[in-house]
Amino acid sequence: MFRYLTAGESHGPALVGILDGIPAHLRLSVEAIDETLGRRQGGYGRGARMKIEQDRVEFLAGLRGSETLGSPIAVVVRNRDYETPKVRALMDPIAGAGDPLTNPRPGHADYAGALKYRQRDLRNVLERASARETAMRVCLGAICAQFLATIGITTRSYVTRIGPVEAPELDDWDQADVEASDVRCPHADAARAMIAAIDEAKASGDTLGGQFAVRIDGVPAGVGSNRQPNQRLDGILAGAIVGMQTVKAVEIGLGASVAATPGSRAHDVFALEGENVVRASNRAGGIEGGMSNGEPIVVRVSVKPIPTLTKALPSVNLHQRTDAPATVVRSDVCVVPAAAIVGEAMVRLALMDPVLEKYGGDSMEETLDNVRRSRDAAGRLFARER
Ligand code: EPS
Repeated sequence: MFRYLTAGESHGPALVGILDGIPAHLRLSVEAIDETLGRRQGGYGRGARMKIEQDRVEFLAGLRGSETLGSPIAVVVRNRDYETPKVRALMDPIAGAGDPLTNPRPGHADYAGALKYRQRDLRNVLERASARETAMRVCLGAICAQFLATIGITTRSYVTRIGPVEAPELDDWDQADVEASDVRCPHADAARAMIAAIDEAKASGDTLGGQFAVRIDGVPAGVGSNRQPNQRLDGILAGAIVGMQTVKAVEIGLGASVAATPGSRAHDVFALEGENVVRASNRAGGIEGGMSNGEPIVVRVSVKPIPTLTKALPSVNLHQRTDAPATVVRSDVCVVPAAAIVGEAMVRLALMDPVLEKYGGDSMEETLDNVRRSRDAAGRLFARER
């Protein structure tokens, strides 16, 4: 069984992660992990915090001589903000203290978390709810990316919408154009309009949500299962993505628009190209019956505007029982470009268990042998009829 855990408060000393189930003898590039961490920190619309942080992974366990041992992997990403005396005084695990935050932000975890954990200081809720934690998900996802790449599975994303600005729909795109864009949108005109929309939101004390698409190439047919509901690959991916802070909807393939599409235009017909079975379209988004079908897996994700507005929304002071504007803390205007990187990470993390269930293996040699055997067997399946 593959599993992972993260721990860490946004302004605490560090984020911590554990990955359990990565086979032995996977050679890891630490530079590639740090590079992915840096991609999450970018994006137009981030706040001042990203100028403070410089996310870097440190390995504590599971790696020797750059190769995984098969033991649990433990990693740390330190919070540089914690080095500030004011932050340390607030968040020190032993001596940390400060005036309570009392005015919950609508749309944030503040209120529900206060009631759930019986916290009179909203800081004790928001510290863990903060999207700072996604740095560790991206770190763990970047390790998984290196495992998945050995099987030929790659994941990439681009931003399709920021607030009112929608980019034209792309089936495929040049990732270099995405990396070159401040909003991770390969369509230059749309990217310019997105930046203008973020500037406008910032000037009026507002925030913007949006959408991004994730595309996974190279997933062999048969990952995931129709045996039980919790084994369906679409459910596993959707659950992981909605498990991200700020995500409110996820669509696979045609997504919500399938409801209005007749059956004659909703599916991907089969045809022959020589002896090969091919599909003329990918409306299913690479998943049929809860299993990968060998086509690219395409997921679209909708992200809400973050709930910390500098022009604060109406709220209440929970201690004094008076009307009061929501707490304003330093924050971002738009996190959609960063969320796209987190989305890639969540997809990678979510694929690990079903991929390892299909192929197994305690070492990379064993896993790759199993992948080869499985591919050969799939190629031979209908051979005797020809
Ligand atoms: C966040 C608020 C901001 C963001 C933070 C997420 O942090 P701060 O309150 O310290 O300025 O910068 O995101 C990150 C720190 C990060 O690494 O992405 C929130 O409330 O969710």
